[in-house]
Amino acid sequence: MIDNFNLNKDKFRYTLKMSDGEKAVVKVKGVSFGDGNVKFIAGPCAVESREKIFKLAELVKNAGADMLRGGAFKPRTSPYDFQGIGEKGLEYLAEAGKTFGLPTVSEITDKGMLPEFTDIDILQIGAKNMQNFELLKAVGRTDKPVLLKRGFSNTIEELLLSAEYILSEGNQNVILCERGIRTFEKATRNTFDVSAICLLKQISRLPVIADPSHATGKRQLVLPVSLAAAAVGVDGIMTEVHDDPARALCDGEQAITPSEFKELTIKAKEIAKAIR
Ligand SMILES: [Mn+2]
Repeated sequence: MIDNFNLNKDKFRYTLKMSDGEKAVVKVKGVSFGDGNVKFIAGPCAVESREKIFKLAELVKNAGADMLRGGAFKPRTSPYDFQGIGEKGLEYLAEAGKTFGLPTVSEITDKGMLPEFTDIDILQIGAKNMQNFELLKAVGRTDKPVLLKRGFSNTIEELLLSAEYILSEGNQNVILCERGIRTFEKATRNTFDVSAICLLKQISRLPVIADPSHATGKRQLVLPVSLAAAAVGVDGIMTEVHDDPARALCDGEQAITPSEFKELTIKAKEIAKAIR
């Protein structure tokens, strides 16, 4: 059966809303995604050093973050760009998260890395790996929450089918993430698809979060786009935050400062409350 969104419902078993309309709530330590409130995940694009991630963890915690992000294995478009500090990065991220009471999320790029992610609370599947089906199946066989980003050339149906790969293996804890898609537009890094969030919230059981940093690639757009996401009922907002964006080793042009992040959390919560 094809519904009015052109989704072939026969392909789905787990991700669409059931007849009872029940929504999935994904719990990560004390943080619940999909409980009706907007949650904030913040931190640098990449874990740069132990000292830096501790400093940023404290800053984002005080600015209203619920979780800490930071890449250790960075799948960069160019092999000559900073690739992340690897396993040490995961170790420092987990340590900083524990110290400041923030659950952590980091990107996994290969199923062989799973043992290294033991102390990380959410496994992120990045846009470039959204259709890495062996990786999806492998994380589906774990009981760790998964943050699944939409590929920049993938449809909403393909995103949901990738989530089906994880859920059908047994892992029911999947959070979807809209992070912008590739269009003809070059003024922004990608084109933020706010309607994808509305649609996913209507048809899917899964929590949906927004990543305005990678969607826009421009720090001055991160706040307004976050507020747009809050206005359509997003379950969480993940932003790249750095105390010295000009010197960030990765994605500095889209990083906001801790004080800008604080403003974002306050305003987004107000908007979320207004539409409830
Ligand atoms: Mn980044």
